[in-house]
Amino acid sequence: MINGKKVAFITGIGGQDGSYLAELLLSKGYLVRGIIRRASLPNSKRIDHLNVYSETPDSQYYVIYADLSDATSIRNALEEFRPDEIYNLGAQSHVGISFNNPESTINFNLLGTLRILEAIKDMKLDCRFYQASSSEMFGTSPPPQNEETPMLPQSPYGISKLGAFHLTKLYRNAYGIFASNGILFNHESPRRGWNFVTKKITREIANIIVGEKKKIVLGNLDAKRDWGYSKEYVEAMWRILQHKEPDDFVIATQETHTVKDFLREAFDIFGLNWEDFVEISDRYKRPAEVPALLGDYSKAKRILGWEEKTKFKDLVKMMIIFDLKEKLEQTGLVTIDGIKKSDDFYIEKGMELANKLKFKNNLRI
Ligand code: NDP
Ligand code: GDR
Repeated sequence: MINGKKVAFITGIGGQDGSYLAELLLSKGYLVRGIIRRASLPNSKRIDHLNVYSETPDSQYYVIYADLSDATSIRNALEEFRPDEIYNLGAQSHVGISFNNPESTINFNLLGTLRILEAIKDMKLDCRFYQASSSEMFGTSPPPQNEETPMLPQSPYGISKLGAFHLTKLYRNAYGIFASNGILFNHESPRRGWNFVTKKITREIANIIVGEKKKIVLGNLDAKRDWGYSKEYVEAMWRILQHKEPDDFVIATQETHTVKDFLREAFDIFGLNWEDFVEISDRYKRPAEVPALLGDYSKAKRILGWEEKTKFKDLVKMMIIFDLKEKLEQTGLVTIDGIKKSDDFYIEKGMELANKLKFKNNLRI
């Protein structure tokens, strides 16, 4: 606490969830601190709008350089911030890439968590700890999955998250640390990283509509995922740490869709047939796959009062509109004139271009 205000520390603050969580906590009056790691180009695009340069102990928000693979940097950050709440969101979060980079994935995701928990223990920090656990831990366990479902991970990523999940429980039980897991199912947003399947599809559709691309190259289209909206999921993270005791909670939408469903829903917005634009490549298939995820979040609903609001259809539309708007403005097909345009305006513009595309390519209508 500083001047009666809680201090929150977020690892992975520059990521999709970290950026929404920082906004949420700032709106609640927290002092927010975060770490970003060194990169050769700026990796703070999602949080640049928070834009606070002063780094005094009582400033509302600031970030410093540290890395989950560097225990000294983590301890220094904790020493400097003395947080009341820690949200460990930093990770190598791409499942497919974890097969290419298994060691660094385990290092950041599993050992990184251990480094924080060890520091909390040694420094006797009086704080609450949130671990970003994942539905990937369930692996091949059939849906629906809840807190009691056996964990059978299918990737180095899933294994790293399962190890961190158990460490979190162990440090809670063995050392009495307030440490909780949020077992979050897939959640997306316009801020999603470009190489996750939803964002890849919505960005590529925008490219196709303006004529810059002809095809989207994808891997397994039959996988089923329970897709929610990131901005709502960070609210669940906060609620998990406000609960009177540490515990583990599944956060999901209780609905599942295939990658094909996502494609159909997205292309349908413009009256296009997804099959005309998708190519399959082994390059994007994984050596092992998680076939179907569908989260049963009744525990979180009952105990935390959390519920998802954004449905699949709305999520797809939100992501499409964001990418299309950006593309239309970038290409000058829509002029930036300071006048706010409605979502329908961008959809109509997209339809217009899609119709031309159909005509040009003689596609099925
Ligand atoms: P992102 O990939 O968008 O963000 C991850 C963040 O972690 C990035 O800011 C990244 O930095 C940072 N990071 C990576 N490695 C390190 C490191 N060695 N040291 C410090 N920071 C590091 O993920 P999301 O925001 O989507 O997810 C947040 C967390 O929740 C992750 O732990 C993820 O595994 C987990 N999760 C996500 C789900 C989802 O569907 N989104 C579902 C379940 C769990 P940089 O920008 O430099 O790469
Ligand atoms: P996932 O998300 O692996 O579930 O992990 P991703 O969007 O990467 O994949 C979802 C499904 O789509 C299939 N797929 C493709 N995936 C990608 N990335 N690129 C493709 O071209 C492609 N084609 C098909 C995948 O095989 C998979 O079945 C996400 C991450 O946010 C994790 O950090 C998080 O823990 C889990 O969700 C829950």
